Amino acid sequence: MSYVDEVLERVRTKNASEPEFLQAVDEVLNSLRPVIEANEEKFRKEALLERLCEPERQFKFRVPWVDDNGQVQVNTGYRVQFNSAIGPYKGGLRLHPSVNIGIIKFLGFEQIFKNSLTGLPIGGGKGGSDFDPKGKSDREVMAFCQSFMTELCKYIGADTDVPAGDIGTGAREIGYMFGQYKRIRGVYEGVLTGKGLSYGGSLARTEATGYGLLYFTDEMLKSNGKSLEGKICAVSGAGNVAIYAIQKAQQLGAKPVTCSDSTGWIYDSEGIDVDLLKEVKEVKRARLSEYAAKRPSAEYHEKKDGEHGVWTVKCDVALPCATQNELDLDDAKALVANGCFAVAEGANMPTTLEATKYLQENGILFAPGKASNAGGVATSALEMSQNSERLSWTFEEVDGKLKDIMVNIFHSADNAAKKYGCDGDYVAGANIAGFEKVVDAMLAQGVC
Ligand code: NDP
Ligand code: 2IT
Repeated sequence: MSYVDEVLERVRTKNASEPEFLQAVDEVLNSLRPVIEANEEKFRKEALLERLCEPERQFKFRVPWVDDNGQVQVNTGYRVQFNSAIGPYKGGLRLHPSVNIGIIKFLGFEQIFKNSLTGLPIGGGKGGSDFDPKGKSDREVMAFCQSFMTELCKYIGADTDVPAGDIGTGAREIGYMFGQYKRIRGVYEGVLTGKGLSYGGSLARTEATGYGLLYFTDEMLKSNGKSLEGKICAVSGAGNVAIYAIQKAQQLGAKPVTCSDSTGWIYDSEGIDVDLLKEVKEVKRARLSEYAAKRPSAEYHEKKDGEHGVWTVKCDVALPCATQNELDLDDAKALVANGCFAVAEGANMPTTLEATKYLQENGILFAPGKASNAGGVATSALEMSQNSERLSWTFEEVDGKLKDIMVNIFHSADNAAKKYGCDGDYVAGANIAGFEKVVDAMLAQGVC
């Protein structure tokens, strides 16, 4: 049996109850086959893939807090420190009721390769909790965040592990967590990124993931003789990534016509009004039905099981920016049938393996999230640099670096795909390019 198959079997047996983690490992190891096969004996002796698939360390902890009725609530907190070969662990904190160890491990595993692709010195990690910030008062969110950080602060630090936002964790949550870290540890350091501008945050970090997604998409299209100008985009999600993806798509001449949240989706024939979307989701934290109520050109569709939402809309470019496995095989078929020619992932692993395969086999340009959504973490690393030198760069400076990084990531993935005979397969290219640097560092550092 080949080394890849051997390890895949072992990982499946050992992590049988973690489907999302297995899905991420499956995709990465399968696409690394040409590289592994060229070094099969060496890597096997070094147990390189076994080490890569086993987190260096993981924490699971109780998070008790008191709600507005005086009732004690208990959530579970997680931090997975997956791989520190190329830098301190770096990755977001997800706050969503669906969070479990398998989801945090899938996200941490993806983060290793994504962070490597940025070219910056950051290792892979991820954390979060099954706490649901939705419908909670600010005081309840603060109580949760303070309790969560009371435990997490033992394991993180500016040179050790630097968390940030993800689903459910935005500027408000990062602020409460930073305050609690400082209070307990007594150090004012860049231990979190995505901070507010008045206490060490970076300009352009809020916009970075969405903007970066569009810089990547623009470069991928240009390299294939196409452009975003005048193109209709179907976007899912209505959070941090989706909002700034929509904004940058418009700036680059495209017309995004959809967005979605956990309760329903919008089709806006005039194109999404970003200011209104921000008002509804960022300021009021309301449902998308409020967007439709204020916008005559918009249709609101309640989410229904078995329906395919935004992916049924005729579009040229699809940008999934909500959550994992939100674009399945039926969605992929609908997109192809409607003439879509590019799919670029803003979310982490939003496309199922079957859907990815179908899209690629049908000639769709497919940008994998670990490459195309890396702008968020890259700008987080730029925030770390600014914190270290105790300086702040201008918006233009950070945005310019972000754009360069995204263009470089596209070409690293493109070149790696060409080098290993899978031209145009950016999934394989991104995995290979991300893997090469991590492996080099792991081998140089010996058995650890
Ligand atoms: P937000 O919490 O800001 O927004 C998430 C959006 O997706 C919301 O509109 C939410 O709906 C919707 N959503 C979440 N879960 C579900 C679900 N199970 N079903 C349907 N809709 C859902 O998160 P982000 O925008 O930050 O993150 C979106 C994706 O991008 C995630 O996969 C994340 O891991 C990834 N990502 C984020 C980065 C970042 O910098 N923030 C960087 C790179 C990747 P509702 O409004 O109802 O909650
Ligand atoms: O998935 C991701 O890359 C993020 N949620 C951002 C992580 C970060 O450290 O900025």
